[in-house]
Amino acid sequence: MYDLLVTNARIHPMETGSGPAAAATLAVSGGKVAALGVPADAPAREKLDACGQLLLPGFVDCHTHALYAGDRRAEHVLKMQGASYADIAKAGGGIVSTVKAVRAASEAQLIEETLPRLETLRTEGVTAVEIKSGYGLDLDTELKMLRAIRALPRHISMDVSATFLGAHALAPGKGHDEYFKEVLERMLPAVADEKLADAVDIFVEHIAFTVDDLKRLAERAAKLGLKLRAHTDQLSNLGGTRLAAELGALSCDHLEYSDEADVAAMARHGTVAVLLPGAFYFLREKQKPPVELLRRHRVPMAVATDLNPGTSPVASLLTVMHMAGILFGLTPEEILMGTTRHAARAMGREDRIGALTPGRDADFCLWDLPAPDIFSYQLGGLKPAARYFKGKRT
Ligand code: DI6
Ligand code: FE
Repeated sequence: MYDLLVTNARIHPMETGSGPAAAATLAVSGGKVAALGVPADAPAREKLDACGQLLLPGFVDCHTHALYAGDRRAEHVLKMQGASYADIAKAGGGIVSTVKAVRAASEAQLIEETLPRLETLRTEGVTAVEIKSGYGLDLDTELKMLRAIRALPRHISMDVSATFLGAHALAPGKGHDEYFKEVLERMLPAVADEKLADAVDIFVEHIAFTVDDLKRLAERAAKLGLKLRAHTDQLSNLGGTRLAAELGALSCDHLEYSDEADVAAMARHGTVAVLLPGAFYFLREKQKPPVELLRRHRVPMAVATDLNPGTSPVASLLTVMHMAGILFGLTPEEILMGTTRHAARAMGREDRIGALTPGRDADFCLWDLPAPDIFSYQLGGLKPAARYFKGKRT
């Protein structure tokens, strides 16, 4: 006896690709996918006739900085007048201005400001999200952010994974060595101790941290059982992608300035390339990530919002999916894999989410749409007809 049996659906499990529809029925037990393609008259406590609608895994937004306070409208005006992201950061704006707002906010306030952003993602069919810290840049505030991230699933039916990004920017008033030592020796052990993060991340960039920092962080993180992710090659190529891949990173993210050696390293080490067209768009970048090389080397590509107040105030994965096609030339198939299966892998959760195969969480949406390639075509106005999270309609 299944808990739920969905019948008459066009199911794309996204295990290997988007089409054609693999089955018409999906059975759920204990919040997990129990089986696909069982007879429509199999016994179940609840049945749902999907009336021929599309059934896709819930979308996974595998890279966000969605927990923050305030906004950065003022610097956006400067940026529109020609200031670069690096100029703004050097002038004490950028990440550091959000740091001030986050330090001043309580944990409850951070949750309250973040929930509407997640709610927007939720209504678009997102069932899992990764959220990074990195707007605290001191022990207490980094812990406050991570505790708030850990608390979010109590308020919204969404899978939330937490990433410690203490190495996001230099803390105001502190030198590089002093601050990075604090990240390694004080913050990282405290985060691991309280089990506040699933992974660690670092912004490898001339305005942030070095490849040597990446190496030291990766070594410490591995000892503490934390997975590694890295922001690399967003504004310049410092060699971070190659090194992060060699160090076993789950993903390298941004990659606008990556070259073939970087891509080959990702391929060798099974690192996911996370592409972030929202930041590319909002920064009016010209340099695109090397999609053709990623394809040729068969590096799995994920697509995420990078939702953050400075470079991607875009609380819409569907919009970013559309951008991935128009701006980066990803195919409909790549975009769908990039927001399901490959996104789950970038988060280190591919055994649990991102595809609808027996044993994985029953996170899925029904869409009253003709075919899954519609997400690359139509911009705006797309909403799931029904959304299930761990087998429950939400
Ligand atoms: N790269 C980004 O695009 C975000 N963080 C990073 O390392 C920007 C975060 C911000 O500007 O608030
Ligand atoms: Fe980011």
